[in-house]
Amino acid sequence: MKALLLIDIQNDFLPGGALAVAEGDQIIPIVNQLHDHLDLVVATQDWHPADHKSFASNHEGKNPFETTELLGLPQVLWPDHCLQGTSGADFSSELESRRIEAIFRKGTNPEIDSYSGFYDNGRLKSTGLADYLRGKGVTQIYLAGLAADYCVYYSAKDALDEGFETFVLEDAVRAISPEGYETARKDILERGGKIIQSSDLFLR
Ligand code: VGL
Ligand code: ZN
Repeated sequence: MKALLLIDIQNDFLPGGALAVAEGDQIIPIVNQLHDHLDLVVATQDWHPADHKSFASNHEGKNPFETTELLGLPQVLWPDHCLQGTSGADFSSELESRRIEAIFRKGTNPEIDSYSGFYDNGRLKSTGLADYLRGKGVTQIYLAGLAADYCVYYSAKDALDEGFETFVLEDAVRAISPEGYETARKDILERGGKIIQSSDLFLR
């Protein structure tokens, strides 16, 4: 079984949003065409409380995109984004949502960030996504969404660690930084993941 995993296609990561990813909106028409080519569609949603420690605003004297440590892990400090219950945390209204069977929220623990859809960055807690997918008989995961160098990347690494055959749909992701994406891309390939185009999926 093949699952499409849609990562954080939320207003705050789209142009005009609090942590906008350049061209993030361009993936949406592509993503919307993918649903019928896979057996199962699942989405993740970044979902932070206001006191989340990944927000620069919760660290005195710190600005967005500076770094610090959280629970001993390096942490980029972000602008406030994807606040629980706000329109910035909503999925884009352009996103086809009818086939999304489950939504996994992450980033709810204020003490630690959570890029992957599977675990927080310190692996303190699982979201249950891996067991959910295994329970559905999924063996292959196709990733699309935002941002390619953070949440897509971390989700791809965990998908590989969890033993799924893992494909990143390169034309259906966009990154915060081009250099970050280059590093992520190489690492995913080294770990045995595959980088493909969505058109490759239409031919399968
Ligand atoms: C993300 C930074 C902070 C992402 C989420 O979805 O890639 N990036 N929170
Ligand atoms: Zn976040």
